[in-house]
Amino acid sequence: MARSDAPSPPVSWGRSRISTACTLDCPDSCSLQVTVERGRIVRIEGSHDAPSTAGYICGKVRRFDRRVYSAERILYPMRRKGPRGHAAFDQISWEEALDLIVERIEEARTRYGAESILPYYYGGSNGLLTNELDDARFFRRLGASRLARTICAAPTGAAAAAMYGRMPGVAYEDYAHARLIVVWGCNASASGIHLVSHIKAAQNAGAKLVVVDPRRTPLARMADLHLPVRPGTDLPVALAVINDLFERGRADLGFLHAHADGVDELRQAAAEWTIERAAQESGLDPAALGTFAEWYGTIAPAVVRCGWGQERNRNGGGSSLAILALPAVGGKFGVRGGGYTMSNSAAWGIAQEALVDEPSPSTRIVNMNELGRALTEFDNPPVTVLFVYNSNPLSTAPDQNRVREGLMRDDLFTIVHEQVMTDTAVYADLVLPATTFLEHYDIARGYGAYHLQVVQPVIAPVGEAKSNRDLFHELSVRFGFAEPDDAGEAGALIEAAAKLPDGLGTALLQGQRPDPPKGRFPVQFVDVRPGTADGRIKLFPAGLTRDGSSPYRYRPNPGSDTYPLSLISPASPHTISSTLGELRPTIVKLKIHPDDAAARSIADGDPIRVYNELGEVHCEASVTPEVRPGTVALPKGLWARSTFNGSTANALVPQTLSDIAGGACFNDARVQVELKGRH
Ligand SMILES: Nc1nc2c(c(=O)[nH]1)N[C@H]1C(S)=C(S)[C@@H](COP(=O)(O)OP(=O)(O)OC[C@H]3O[C@@H](n4cnc5c(=O)[nH]c(N)nc54)[C@H](O)[C@@H]3O)O[C@H]1N2
Ligand SMILES: Nc1nc2c(c(=O)[nH]1)N[C@H]1C(S)=C(S)[C@@H](COP(=O)(O)OP(=O)(O)OC[C@H]3O[C@@H](n4cnc5c(=O)[nH]c(N)nc54)[C@H](O)[C@@H]3O)O[C@H]1N2
Ligand code: SF4
Ligand SMILES: [Mo]
Repeated sequence: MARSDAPSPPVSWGRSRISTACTLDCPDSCSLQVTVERGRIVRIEGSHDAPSTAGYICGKVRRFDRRVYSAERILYPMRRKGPRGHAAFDQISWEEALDLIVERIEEARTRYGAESILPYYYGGSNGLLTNELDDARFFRRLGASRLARTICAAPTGAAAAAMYGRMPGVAYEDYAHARLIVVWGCNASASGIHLVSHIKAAQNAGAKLVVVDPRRTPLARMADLHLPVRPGTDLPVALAVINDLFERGRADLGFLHAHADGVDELRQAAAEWTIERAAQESGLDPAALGTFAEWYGTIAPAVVRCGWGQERNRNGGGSSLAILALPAVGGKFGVRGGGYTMSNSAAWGIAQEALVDEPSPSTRIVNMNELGRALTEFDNPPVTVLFVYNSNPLSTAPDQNRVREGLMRDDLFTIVHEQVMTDTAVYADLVLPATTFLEHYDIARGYGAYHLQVVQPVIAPVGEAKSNRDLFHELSVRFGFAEPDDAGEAGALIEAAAKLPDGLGTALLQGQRPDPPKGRFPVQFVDVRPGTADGRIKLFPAGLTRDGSSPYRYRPNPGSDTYPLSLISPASPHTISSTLGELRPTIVKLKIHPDDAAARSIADGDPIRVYNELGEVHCEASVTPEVRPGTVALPKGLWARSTFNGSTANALVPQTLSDIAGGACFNDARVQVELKGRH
């Protein structure tokens, strides 16, 4: 269906203020007020529609118009001319583009079978309608290879599902009731700003704050206790606290008996980690770790905000399990402000699978963290058509040089559906223009804040941009998988809403912002209970590790003399993953501790080379005690333009997988750093 047949978005030629919601990959899921003048966005503000937004939003989305109207915006379909990666393209029509896709997919199917087609996508800035819906139906009908969506939240998700059956967590607002707040592997000041004011308010009311993070984050600076762990050593640290709780008789044995299985196995696994041994392994002061155990054993209500920093590691699954086990062992559930917060996306009881309504074929599964390997090594069949959308893998996947090598293959046909000319799009054979969340319909489901909201276009699509829904629907029609329809995106919204459980869809379509079935402020073990098969906590879940070993087995990273420094690359306040990275043209600075810098004669601002056996990044040094000695940090989501040599942190990240769920090991790289001559 041509875009012009779609129901027209609420575009007014005067000045209007339109309510919508942010779908960027951020836990806060803010409600927005967008001011549009003559069909152009002039202001984006937070509203009070979703109470947790409280009328303010981050700087990234306040200025999202810079992406919408960017000079780098992809305005029409384009076909590569000249060599790959040279960013030279010819404009073509949508008809020609769709014909070309059909031709290349049919060719791949005939020659190698449909498994040679690989869709590559993640959360982009997508809600329920623009991710794993029409796209999923299309690739399933095609019989394409399936993508294991593991680049984020796979270990934490698997851990939370196995232990608590994805029980919804403590609401940000309820942090006010906590007397002890533990922020573990989470830099909320960048990655979900609305939590911060609740933490500050609780502190002002006398709550203690503990932050476990290799970096002195803004929250760590405010904390009563900062535990600057070595990356990847959270498992011993959490187990030592658990061991201490048992040893000092502070474990809530009554609660454990009533609600948990695997208590003895967990206790045994923890027994080897005394405070001293764990402190030694994690590079902490034993007294500080002892204080943490003491506070956690004696203060209530206590809440743990478990983030994602610790999961991006070979020990990511075990660490997350051990952190999540703390409130059970400590008996912290059952009171407002006690328990844990992880992802809250399951609170709605919405199964995306039920929306897709198309059986999944049992085709090859490709772990997205091994894209480099898939593109360069797989031969049965090889990947010959790569269809990228909602993702920018050259910037965000591990082992950047291997991914680039794959994208350079002569026999690979790469399609990229994108908003702006990303580093990945530059390597495409066919580039297709995509709408932003301000130009299409969607349903935003928060994974931190408890909000489900309708997203509506505030302006018409820029240029010839199409939404994911329209693109995959039109392709489905061409392949005979779907009937043409007139309902367009708005029709798809209504259709999906009708499939939502508990009357959520009706409420949404009536313009309401419904609460999740168990309310917006659930108290764990009062309002919500474990979603495991028998409703009990599984403290020692079986079958999680690939090699069948204990879920709490610790795997030290042996490191090496050649590459002695740990590299982490967490979220930056300027981008969401790589989204908006185009607006960061300045050369990035590697954060390095003064001791590590002095040992290498590196001064603040010096040009440096960060390298290992996989690649090298040429940038500048920021010498700062913000990172612990032995650890260096680059932001995630950088584009090639942010370094001197076009490589970013991901060029140094191996394709190794975490202990459970095949997660990425972004914070498990080892590197060396040296001074470089001036450029
Ligand atoms: N501004 C902004 N917001 C974002 C994003 C973004 O890119 N930018 N990304 C969004 C997405 S996709 C996600 S998944 C979330 C992630 O949000 P967060 O949970 O905050 O995750 P990260 O920023 O990856 O890492 C959090 C912290 O973990 C620390 N860390 C690194 N390694 C370790 C370790 O081994 N142990 C411990 N204890 N800490 C460690 C880092 O120093 C960092 O401060 O944020 C979302 N929000
Ligand atoms: N070094 C390092 N790398 C990391 C991480 C890390 O901690 N360190 N974190 C990882 C994490 S947590 C995540 S979640 C991943 C995210 O990695 P990606 O999935 O690559 O996410 P983004 O970088 O945000 O890229 C999303 C792209 O989708 C596009 N997009 C948005 N909406 C739409 C749409 O409706 N249609 C289409 N076709 N395109 C759209 C955007 O323009 C953007 O370019 O990155 C991972 N990469
Ligand atoms: S990115 Fe996060 S903080 Fe910023 S507007 Fe979106 S939901 Fe809110
Ligand atoms: Mo993520």
